[in-house]
Amino acid sequence: MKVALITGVTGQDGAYLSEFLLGKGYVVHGLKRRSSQFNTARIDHLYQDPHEENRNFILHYGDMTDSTSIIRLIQQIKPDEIYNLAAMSHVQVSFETPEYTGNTDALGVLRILDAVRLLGLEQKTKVYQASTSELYGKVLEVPQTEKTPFYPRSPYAIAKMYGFWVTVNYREAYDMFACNGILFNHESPIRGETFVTRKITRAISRIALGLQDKMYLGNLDARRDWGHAKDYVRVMWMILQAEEPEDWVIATGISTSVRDFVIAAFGEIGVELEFQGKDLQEKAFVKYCSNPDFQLEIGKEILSIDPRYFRPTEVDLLVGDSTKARTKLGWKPEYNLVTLIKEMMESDLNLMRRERYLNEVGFKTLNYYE
Ligand code: NDP
Ligand code: GDR
Repeated sequence: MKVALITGVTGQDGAYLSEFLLGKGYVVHGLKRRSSQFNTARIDHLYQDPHEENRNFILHYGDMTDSTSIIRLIQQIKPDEIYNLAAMSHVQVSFETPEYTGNTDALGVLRILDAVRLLGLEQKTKVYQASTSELYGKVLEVPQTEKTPFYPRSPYAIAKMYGFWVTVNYREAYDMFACNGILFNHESPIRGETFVTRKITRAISRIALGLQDKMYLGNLDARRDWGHAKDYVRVMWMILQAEEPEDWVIATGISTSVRDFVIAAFGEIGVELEFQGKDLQEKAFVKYCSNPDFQLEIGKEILSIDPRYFRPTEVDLLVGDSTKARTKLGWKPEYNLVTLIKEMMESDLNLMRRERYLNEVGFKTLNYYE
């Protein structure tokens, strides 16, 4: 049985990757950080009682900023594969916490790689590094491939650029099987609530059910290449099963604006919008609603722009060319944007119906829509 260590196991990708590797018969160890409240909601369905014998899903405390915890864990587990997914992953928040982001997202990668080297596991342990399309930042080439130059535009992307190159360097210097997956945006019903897709599907559900009046967004013109996280964790595994350690772009090849994502997500529940105004004055109103149960009367204002969601430096256009992964690894996505949005809307509508019911019977529920 193969043994894997996943850092960032409590995140979106960590949860899907855990499910995927358990399905393949792996023993999965997950590194989770200490939090004052349970932070395991995404993996609770996989939880196994620590008092049971022969567990195949085991969680350990650790932190990407703490070398000792990483070295001890790798020494104890001696994994065949490490998937380094842990990161301060929010681009906008990285402008507020640049030093911590560098410590976790840049030096954290070094800590993993150097622990493998220090423990003499270079020939045993393969390492997957969660690199990102944010490396491309300012548009130098469209679409972006493995050969497109990097021009990172945030403390997050700059930290990830260190992570990218230190992974390449350890591969070349110490003959390690260490690879970067340069993954473009991938989303799902368990996407963090403050990333734009989930913010939108959650807000639409809340507005439709009368839990929230309207939503505020930032740059509606930004374009992203959005895929489904399930397709993307599968390729993480494929990357570590390849003949040679290499770096891979993973993308759908289709780019959509934030505005068009809003339109498509509303369309999924039978609502048409009308946009008026420009730039910071832009607003969206309900033009048509096919479902009389929703709180969406014609003319209702449901979207305004809030400058606080604009970034000091923006990444305008991402669209990836994953020809290399499609031809050499045989990867191709099973989802498209329509099926992704459908799944996210269904899930958030269900969650918000539950929230509305709890409100109705007197329980106050979380009201953030940052
Ligand atoms: P999430 O934000 O959902 O998950 C991040 C994970 O990292 C969480 O488990 C989080 O723990 C953990 N983490 C954060 N800081 C630390 C730390 N100091 N020590 C230990 N664990 C920590 O991200 P995703 O699942 O979406 O992304 C996974 C990885 O892929 C990230 O590295 C991200 O930067 C990268 N990436 C993501 C893309 C995407 O579109 N989703 C695209 C390209 C790259 P906690 O739950 O406690 O917060
Ligand atoms: P991104 O994802 O920065 O691409 O990073 P996010 O969903 O945060 O932003 C995408 C685009 O939407 C614009 N936008 C808004 N974004 C947020 N979060 N909130 C808003 O209200 C809003 N309005 C407009 C943004 O300006 C941006 O252009 C994600 C993360 O998962 C990274 O970890 C990962 O590396 C990259 O994807 C690939």
